[in-house]
Amino acid sequence: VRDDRGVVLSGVTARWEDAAEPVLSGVELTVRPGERVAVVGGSGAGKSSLFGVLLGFVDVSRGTVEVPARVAWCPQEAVLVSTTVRENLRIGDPDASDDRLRAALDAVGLGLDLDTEVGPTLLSGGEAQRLGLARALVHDADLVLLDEPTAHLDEPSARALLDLIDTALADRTVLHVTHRPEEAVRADRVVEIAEGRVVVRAYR
Ligand code: DGT
Repeated sequence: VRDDRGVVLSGVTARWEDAAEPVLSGVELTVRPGERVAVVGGSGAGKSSLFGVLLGFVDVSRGTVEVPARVAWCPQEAVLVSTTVRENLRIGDPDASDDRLRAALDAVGLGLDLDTEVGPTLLSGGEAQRLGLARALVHDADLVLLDEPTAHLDEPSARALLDLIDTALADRTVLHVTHRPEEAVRADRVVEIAEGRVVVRAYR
């Protein structure tokens, strides 16, 4: 196991560029390589902002942020472009061979042909999420950020996606924002963000 795949936030204070007040203050959070952490907290608590810090689009005014080299972000609605499955996956790595792309599709249980045209409306919500996960695998992301991946899925699709996250992302470091307790308990650890701070480091 490489030891540079985890996340370490030390005393992080961060602010959106156009905001007067910090959105996160003095955040301490260490996520071990390969660990899966659920991030919970009320609306507006700063969960998405935490991802913004890890992705580098929220300014850090204090403290230090260590993230792995390759990070993938999977939002509530997967970002798909209206072209082929191949080109959607190659956003993860423009040089990936068709064999690697097919392996990623296999890993997420998607039986799509690489030449199939997709787009925001041509796949179900669950398929779109799977394609997003496959793209993260093509990117060979060390850290995968899942922001309420099941928010727009029905119950069976949500359960299927969670099972996939268990298997396909087993060896990745994963932060999973969710407001559903039944999802949070599937993680190795749960952290809660309230008023811009990690208030509970672990409660299981
Ligand atoms: P959610 O998605 O409703 O469950 O809430 P969280 O916990 O993800 O909260 P978050 O991080 O979206 O919002 C925390 C604060 O950050 C809130 O006052 C709004 C602000 N904020 C969020 N996104 C942006 C953004 O894109 N630009 C600016 N300027 N502020 C943002």
